[in-house]
Amino acid sequence: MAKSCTVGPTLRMINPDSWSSSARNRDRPFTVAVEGNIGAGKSTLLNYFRNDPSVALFEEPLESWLNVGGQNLLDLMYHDTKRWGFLFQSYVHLTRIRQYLSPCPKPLRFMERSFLSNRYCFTEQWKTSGDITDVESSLLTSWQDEISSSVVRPSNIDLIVYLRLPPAVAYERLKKRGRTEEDVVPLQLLERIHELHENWLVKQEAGKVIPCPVVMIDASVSLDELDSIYKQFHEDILSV
Ligand code: DCM
Ligand code: MG
Repeated sequence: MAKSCTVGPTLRMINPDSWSSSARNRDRPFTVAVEGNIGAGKSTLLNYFRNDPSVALFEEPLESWLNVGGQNLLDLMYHDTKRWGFLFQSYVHLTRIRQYLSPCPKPLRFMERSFLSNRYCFTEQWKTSGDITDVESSLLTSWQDEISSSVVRPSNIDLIVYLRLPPAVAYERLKKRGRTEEDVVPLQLLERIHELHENWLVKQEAGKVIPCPVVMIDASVSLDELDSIYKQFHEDILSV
């Protein structure tokens, strides 16, 4: 694992000092959390590593959110956030922890998002919009804290990859992808989610944990350019 990386306009490492040279020698897989707005291209990045024999991919457990006892919880949440927002975020957290605790057969683990973005970006968004009440938010925070201090610690994440792009580009991609549950998502929501990622990972707002270095990638470039950025990321950062 390289200690530093080529710093360029499309790929930048934030807080490289927190890089631990012994990260790859631990008795657990080296864990990369891929973070970014809805439509940022997280799946495209994961797909790049799909055939790498040393990488295990853990995509967001979206399928389980679409069928909770026969109900589509993502759809319910978008159509009536006040009623379902708290329940949705609780379930997202649960499924993520369940996924985190599942066995990883490879030395490198790529996770689509993490319990940290659940909290700092999504729960925070619905809390500030008033869709999740103060009581619901305190309850979520208190069990998230409990889990973070015992079962899945932030220090279990070794590297964050932040796919950064203008919210308007994310919005275009979301529309093109055409997931029916997201028909009602306005550009303003993506602007807010973007701002919350920036507050957490770039401005490094107080009280928001960043347990590891952050590699920031300009995800607004073409697919061909992304391919070469991911190649550089693979060679300069992930390779020993
Ligand atoms: N989502 C959410 N809260 C989270 C994680 C995801 O509301 N903590 C939503 C955003 C998307 C969908 O789930 O509509 C899947 O995310 P993506 O397409 O960005 O992977
Ligand atoms: Mg996804």
